[in-house]
Amino acid sequence: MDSLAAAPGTGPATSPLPVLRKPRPAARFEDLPTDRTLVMGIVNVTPDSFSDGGQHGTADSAIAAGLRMFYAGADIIDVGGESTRPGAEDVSPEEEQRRVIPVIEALVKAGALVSIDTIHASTAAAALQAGAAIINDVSGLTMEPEMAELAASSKAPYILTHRRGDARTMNSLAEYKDVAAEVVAELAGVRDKLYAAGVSPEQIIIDPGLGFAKNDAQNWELLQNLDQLDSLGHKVLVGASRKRFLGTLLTVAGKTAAPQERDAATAAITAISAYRGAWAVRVHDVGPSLDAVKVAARMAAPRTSQ
Ligand code: PMM
Repeated sequence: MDSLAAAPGTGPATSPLPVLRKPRPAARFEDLPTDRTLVMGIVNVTPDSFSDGGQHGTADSAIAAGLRMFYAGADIIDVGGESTRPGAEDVSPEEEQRRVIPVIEALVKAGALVSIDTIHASTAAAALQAGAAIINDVSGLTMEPEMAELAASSKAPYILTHRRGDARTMNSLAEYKDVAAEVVAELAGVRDKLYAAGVSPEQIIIDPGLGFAKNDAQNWELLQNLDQLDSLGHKVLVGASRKRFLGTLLTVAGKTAAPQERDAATAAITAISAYRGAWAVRVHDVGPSLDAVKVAARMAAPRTSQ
């Protein structure tokens, strides 16, 4: 499925911005389906994102992309205004908010459930004010302790992503003896800080942070051991979409597959993660992952024939 194809009633595929449907009532986290893995569509409002080539650098193109994902069936739209790729330039919270707030407002107005992908507590707070429902802190609480206070006071679901260091240092910190065990232990440590700040267990969603201070082999090992993350007792989100380790896997004649050539492999990871009971996957191309989730749910269903 081409996630950039216009949904019915949203205008021709070539139109830069689908026609906004009537505003819908605000979507609620509590109303998300619980009988299958959820699909979170990614909207990076950045001129320099590695994974979508900075396609959504303007508010209009980001809103259009988010609406297409929403109308195609994405359960959550994750909006971010700062590239997290290793070596990326820092973006000030003011600039980040200038990028993401209009996008969040438009998507919320259309009825989408929105998460804010940020490492800045002030941006997370502004996003919640604009109607976002979920905080996606890719720093794993390593940047701003105020994030924990915001999660506690807002009671918003909080995605706790494993990461070491920051965009500049993370590649040099990918040293583990047992990556799954160490990621679980480090997440448990941060989780305790969240508890101490007053965040409740039901609010916390755990993410192994694929590509964040992990090399290719470590990413695969984490995926092979997703059940170890389950042992923490929280919902688990998997974010493999278009990441470098997929490009390496798909190398042909010495040429690493480009980010946009990694969507079929991403959908395969979705199928496997869903079959293993992940709460959600975070992806750029939502259509194939929605199908993969259906396949996994059907495969996991009890046998009905003799
Ligand atoms: N990866 C990226 C950004 N945000 N958030 C979560 N929770 N998990 C991830 O794995 C994650 C994230 C980096 O890549 P992008 O360019 O695809 O946004």
